[in-house]
Amino acid sequence: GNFQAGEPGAILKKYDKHEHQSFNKLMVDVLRSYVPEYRGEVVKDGECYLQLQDLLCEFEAACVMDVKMGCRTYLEDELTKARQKPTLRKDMYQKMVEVDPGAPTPEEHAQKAITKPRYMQWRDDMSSSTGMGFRIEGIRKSDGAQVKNFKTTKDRASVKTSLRQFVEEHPAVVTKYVRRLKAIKVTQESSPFFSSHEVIGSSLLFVHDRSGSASIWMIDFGKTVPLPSSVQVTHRKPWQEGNHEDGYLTGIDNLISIFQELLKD
Ligand code: 4IP
Ligand code: ADP
Ligand code: MN
Repeated sequence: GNFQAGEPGAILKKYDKHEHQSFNKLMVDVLRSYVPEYRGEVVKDGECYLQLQDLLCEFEAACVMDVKMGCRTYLEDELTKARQKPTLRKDMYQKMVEVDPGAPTPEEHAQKAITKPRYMQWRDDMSSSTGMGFRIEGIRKSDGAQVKNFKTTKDRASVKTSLRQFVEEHPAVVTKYVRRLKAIKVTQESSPFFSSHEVIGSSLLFVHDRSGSASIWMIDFGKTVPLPSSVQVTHRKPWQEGNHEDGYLTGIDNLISIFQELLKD
């Protein structure tokens, strides 16, 4: 996989240029407290890695949830490239029919392949990404059991049910999650890094354990890229090709609102 053990308290993630550049800038941004500490590049067995703080090492039998943020999960740049040089992906056609055999067009069925933007757009629409600005990617409970069947978890009610299940053993952590989400949001709203980047495919990692510790970090910056200098984004306005909007803050707004509802139920 992409990960290796690092020094004590650290993990190694396979090197990526965009991720490297993002971490370098994040280490001197107001968002620094909300991302794993970046501890430099490491070469191991001829492969290059980024050494990152292991966010789980302070927890005991942690419950972990990866929430992918944003209304879309492909870069504008990927769209442009796919248009210039369309490549057909059989693996993505397979993943599509496994979820919905009726989704491909007759032409796509005939070629048994689809383009990557076609797959990514469909995936965003089938899940809560397009509508809510985030989707649950996976949950790992304290016993190590993993749940990953969220590909069609789309409407607000089913998202809420899944979030409730994530915290059901330790409902007291919800208050901490709400507080941390609000802190991340206001910090993003004032962050020079956040206002100058298109943040795609990045996740919020939720971690709690039975001691009652709970926190959230921003992770995964492989598709976080600087905006063209002429472009400004709100991270909230609807995306139209060319405006680079990613819907990240819409996603945080919705997460805060659902977790606050859980507090009242
Ligand atoms: C995956 O689709 C995820 O979107 C991956 O993003 C993406 O990698 C994969 O593209 C795509 O097939 P499923 O989650 O539906 O399996 P992430 O790594 O953030 O989970 P990229 O490279 O776009 O980040 P390919 O081209 O790697 O297959
Ligand atoms: P990828 O680019 O392969 O999607 P991510 O950065 O999203 O990789 O990480 C994948 C998973 O690895 C996360 O969902 C999380 O469970 C775990 N992970 C990532 N970064 C850290 C970290 N710094 N500390 C602990 N676990 C992490
Ligand atoms: Mn990821």
